[in-house]
Order: sequence, then structure tokens, then C-alpha cells
Amino acid sequence: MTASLPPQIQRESKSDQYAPRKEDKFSFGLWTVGNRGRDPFGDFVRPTLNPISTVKMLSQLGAWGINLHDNDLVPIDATLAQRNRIVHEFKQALSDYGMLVPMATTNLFFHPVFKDGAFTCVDPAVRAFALQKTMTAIDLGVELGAATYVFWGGREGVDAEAGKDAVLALKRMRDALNFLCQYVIDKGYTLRFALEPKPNEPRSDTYLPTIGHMLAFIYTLDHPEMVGLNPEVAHEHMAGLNFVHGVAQALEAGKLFHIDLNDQKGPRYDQDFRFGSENIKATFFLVKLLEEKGYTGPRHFDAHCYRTEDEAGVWDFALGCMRTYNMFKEKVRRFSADTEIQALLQELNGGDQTYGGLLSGYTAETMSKLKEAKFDINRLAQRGYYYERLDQLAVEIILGLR
Ligand code: GCO
Ligand code: MN
Ligand code: MN
Repeated sequence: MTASLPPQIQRESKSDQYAPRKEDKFSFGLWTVGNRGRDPFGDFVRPTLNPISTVKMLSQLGAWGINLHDNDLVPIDATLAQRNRIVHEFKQALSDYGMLVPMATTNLFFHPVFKDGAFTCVDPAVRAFALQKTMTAIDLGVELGAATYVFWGGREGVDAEAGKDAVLALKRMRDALNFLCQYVIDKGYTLRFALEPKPNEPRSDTYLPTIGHMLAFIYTLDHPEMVGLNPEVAHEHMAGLNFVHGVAQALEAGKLFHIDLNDQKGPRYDQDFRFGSENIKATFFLVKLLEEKGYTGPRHFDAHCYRTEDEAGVWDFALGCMRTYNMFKEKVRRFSADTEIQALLQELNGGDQTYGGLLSGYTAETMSKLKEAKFDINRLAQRGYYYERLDQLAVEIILGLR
């Protein structure tokens, strides 16, 4: 473990207007920069990063927060004395380097006990252990100051459909979340839950696979007001969906409690690439949405660096995620300051105002006016929408030519 950042990364991290600052609210998981590059076909390629040095490095890079699963910090078999010492030292590092823990979560997928899932495992003893482990992990998260608690249903799904009743599994998931909401209420914690959908991997199919499924499920809980979403870029792309639209729906419903930023090449295994490294245009519109529609939560990167990299590559990766976000933020500013684009948008969205007044809700009067109105649908059909011109201008902004 190096004691400080390599000099070229130190220079770059402070070099210009895109340099990350605390007020940007960038956060990383201990498991993200700490990813050691193991995959199903190959072993670890990097040494373990110590959580204390990770706090220091991320702070030096300009990050604001660090998130964790219970066992990223406290080993699953730690004694109480070991746990207390580790937590004490970690809190000291947070205070020394001015870092926060905005979000915490539970590892309910790594230990073999969870091979059939946690809250939806067919074995009641495993379900009971999962609840116990999560309550303990919630206590840890709250002790570290977390305001959001994430639930990613790692192995909550099936490989063999015959083995599990999907309706019962969903009921078990609901029971677990209702139990844990009540736990938070009884303890007097001010903690909100953020559920993270993913369509598959590591299981063949995961329950509650997309933003839309998860959103509908939230409203069936006892305390829907406590529960929102933690959507992840890669996960919706794995399902072939438009992430920007999914996030917009969560945001519009007041349910975007947290977000996992990364990148992904289409529907395949979960790649967790550096933010903005693949889908440049979708990333632009995502940053535009977050910046313009009032998302004030953490900009959390749930990504990891390529397996080819050494530790210096990890910090290149982390800095890259944050710089790219800020570069897109600047592109978004240019888009909204571009007079040609804005004039075009105004013209596009203006349209014929004759019917505007009839579209803002049902009254007996608007209903009968609408029924009697005469539409020249052939004239309406002749209109061009200038989307070609507008899209080209957006591309020119993104490519840095405007
Ligand atoms: C994944 C998930 C996880 C979760 C994390 C926090 O696909 O591995 O995205 O990284 O986000 O467990 O709950
Ligand atoms: Mn992922
Ligand atoms: Mn994630």
C-alpha cells in the first residue's frame, strides 16, 4: 500500500475546473476502489487496500464520502473487541481526513450460507440469520453516520425456477423489509432504505429486476415513505433499458434516494466500468437529469478499475470517475447556455397554443370543447420536429465543438 497518491495523480487531481471538490458530493464504496480484480476465470491481481489508507487517498483525490458493506470493514468472524477497535480506528480516519459515510449496506451474498439468497432463501434459518446480520449492520451504518441504507438483492433469485415459488419469495422480501423498517423506527434512527434492482448475476434471474419492478414493490410495503431506490447504470443497461428514463421516473416519484454511477457495454455481464467510459451520450443526459432536476443526494460510484491495473491504476480510475462527472456537468451548462439550442427547444415545445388550455385537467367545459374541436390532422402531420438538428447540436456539445 503506498502512503500517498502517485505524484502525477496528485497534480491532476487539483489541476483545473474539473477537479473534484467536497461540495460535488462524490462517494465510493470501500469495495469499489478495493476491488482486487478477481473474476470467475482468474485470481486476485491487486493486494488488499487497507480501509484507513483508502479513506486518506479518496479524501486527497477530492471525494466526499465512503460507503461500505458491514464486512468490507468488519470481518464476518470478528469478535466484539476486534469490531470495536476496527470501528474506532475507522471513525478516527474519517475525522482526520474529513470524510463521511453517507451510505451503508449489508453483505448478504458472499458467504456460502447465502448461496440461495438471504431474505428469499427457502431455508428459514438463513432468512432469520439474514435479518439478524442486517440489524447488526444497520447499527454499524448508523454509528458511522449513514443516512441511507442500501439493499441490493445479490442472490435473491433463482437458477432453477422449479425450486422456488416466486410469489412466496416476493412476500418474504416484503416481510423482511417491513421488519427492518420497523426496527429502524423502534430504534429511533433517521435512516432511509434504498433498494437496488439488478436483472441477473450472480444468479440466473434476480427478483425485482428493474427500477420499474422495484418502484411498484415499494408501494406494497408498510412504510413506503421510508423506502426509495438506488438505481445503477450498469444494471438497467444489462436489461437493455434506458437508464435515464428509469432514473427520471424514480426522481419524479420522489424515490431517487441514492444512485450507483458506472458504465456498461450493453446487455452482458455486470461490468461496473469507470463512469462515462462507454456510453458517452447517455452519460451526458444522465448528468443533465441529475443536475437539472433537483437531485441533491450523493454521486456514488459503484464501479471498479480494469483487472489489468496496479494500485496507481485504481487512483487513475477513481479520479477519472469524478473528473468525467464534472466534465459532463460543464457540457450540460454549455447545452443550456447555447442560444441556438435553446431557441430550437423553445420553438419545438411551444407549438400551437390553441389547445393548451384544454390539456390541464378534466372539467365539464374542457371535455365538451375537446369533443367539439376540429383538428386538421393532415396539417399537424406535416410538421417537422427538428430532432435531427437538435441532436446534432447535442453531439457537437458533447464532442467539445460548441
Ligand atoms: C453489484 C452491486 C453491488 C451493490 C452493493 C451495494 O452488482 O455487485 O451493484 O455493488 O451496489 O452491494 O449494495
Ligand atoms: Mn453493478
Ligand atoms: Mn450497485
